[in-house]
Amino acid sequence: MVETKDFSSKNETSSTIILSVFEKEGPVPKICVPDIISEDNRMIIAMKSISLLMGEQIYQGGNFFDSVKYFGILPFPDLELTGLTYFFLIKDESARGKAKAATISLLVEDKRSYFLYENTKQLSIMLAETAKLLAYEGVSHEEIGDLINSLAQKVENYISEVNTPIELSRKLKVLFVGLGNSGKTSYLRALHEKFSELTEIRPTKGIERSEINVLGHQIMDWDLGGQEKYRRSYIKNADLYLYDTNLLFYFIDIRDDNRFEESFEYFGKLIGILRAFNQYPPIIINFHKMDPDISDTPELKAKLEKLKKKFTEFSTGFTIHFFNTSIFEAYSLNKSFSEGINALSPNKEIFAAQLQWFASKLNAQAMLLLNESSLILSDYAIDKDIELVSEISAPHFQNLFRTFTDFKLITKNQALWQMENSMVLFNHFNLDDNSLYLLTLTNNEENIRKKFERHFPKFKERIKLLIQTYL
Ligand SMILES: Nc1nc2c(ncn2[C@@H]2O[C@H](COP(=O)(O)OP(=O)(O)OP(=O)(O)O)[C@@H](O)[C@H]2O)c(=O)[nH]1
Ligand SMILES: [Mg+2]
Repeated sequence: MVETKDFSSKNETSSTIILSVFEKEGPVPKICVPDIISEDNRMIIAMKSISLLMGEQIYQGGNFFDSVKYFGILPFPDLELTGLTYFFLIKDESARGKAKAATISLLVEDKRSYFLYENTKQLSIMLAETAKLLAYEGVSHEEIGDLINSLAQKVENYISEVNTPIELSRKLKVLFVGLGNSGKTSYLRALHEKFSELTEIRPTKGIERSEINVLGHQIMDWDLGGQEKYRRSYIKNADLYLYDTNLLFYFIDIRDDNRFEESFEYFGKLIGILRAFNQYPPIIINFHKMDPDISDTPELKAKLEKLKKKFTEFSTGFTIHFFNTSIFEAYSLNKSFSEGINALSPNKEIFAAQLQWFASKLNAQAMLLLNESSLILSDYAIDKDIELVSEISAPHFQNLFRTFTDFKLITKNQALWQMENSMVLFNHFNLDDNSLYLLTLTNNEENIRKKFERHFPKFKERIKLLIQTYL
């Protein structure tokens, strides 16, 4: 029987907290505050949340103790609940690996899940602080009860302080900003492969909005024309244009040294406004027009270092990433855009852990999960070089795969490329309505196909939940 809470008479978000621990007999829901979810449903939550951690590779052996701390937002559609879950380990000398896997889930009604996304950071801190106290060996049953009750109280207090509107789906606002002529519109057109529109680009008049879909989530791209008259208007009417930005791409034309100062000034103003709003979206800085034929001189390197330093100085409190991009290098566009989207995902780390687990089963050097438009949803690699090789080559393998599939030369959703000392196994699969691709790079691993078949169902099962709440 599925029992759900009745919130209809209330306007406010209500939350429930469940602590689950992996005991000898399996996942056990230890305590639920307030006590309003049925035993059966608690069990579902315990099983689903803990099973994501149960890749032996992820936590066995004790020495993983401090590295196992993941957050994720998980859907429980049958229960009409969504949970922010913290995965951690509780010390226990008698357990396998000297630790027991555990999760704390903060559950809200599905239609209130927006609250979790909007407040992930603050809520995560509360969960992590409680988990830290629970992680010691031999915490008594009473103490556990007190800790979870006090967490529930903290969360309720927080909820009453913040006002989060009900939104059925999270609408993400992504800004593309920079001086006029820095290449924002070209970047977007090239990224979305609108090549025919690349040659007729004019300066953007005001704002051009377009919508894209990533794994069923709507993302609104705001291309903010960068001529001076428009910039003034964005700053003046910041609450219209800059408020509630989820992600910001900032462009700087790397060849236009004369306008660096002007660009810093604009960037500084934008950052100042976001701070005043108390909003700290992730920022991706694209050093743009870094075309492949520009030689990688020491002068250029010095110039980039100087720019990075300057941008970093400006951005205290923000998470900021740098990329070199050019419309003539598809990989560079895809990489910076993917990192931006990844930065939005509450499930980024737990996703990477799943890929790492699968890679360990296949003895793989790298694994990449791509969507239909070559967006890198998650990746794992043993080192930086391998990461680069797999990321640069992935869209090419994807193209080859599609071409051969179109001509019916591939019929099994799988292709294997053999190179000198390495192999690439490429797989296509569907998960709900999403068409996904998995690239696996290995040394000449024997029976790679068999191994893949053996572990793939479990991998698929695990990411199925995570994908639904990817953004
Ligand atoms: N060499 C080179 N030129 C580029 C690149 N990206 C854009 N451009 C050129 O830069 C000029 C300006 O590009 P836009 O995309 O219009 O720049 P924008 O930032 O949208 O400009 P506004 O709309 O006025 O803010 C165009 O002539 C583009 O062809 C690039 O990666 N390399
Ligand atoms: Mg433009």
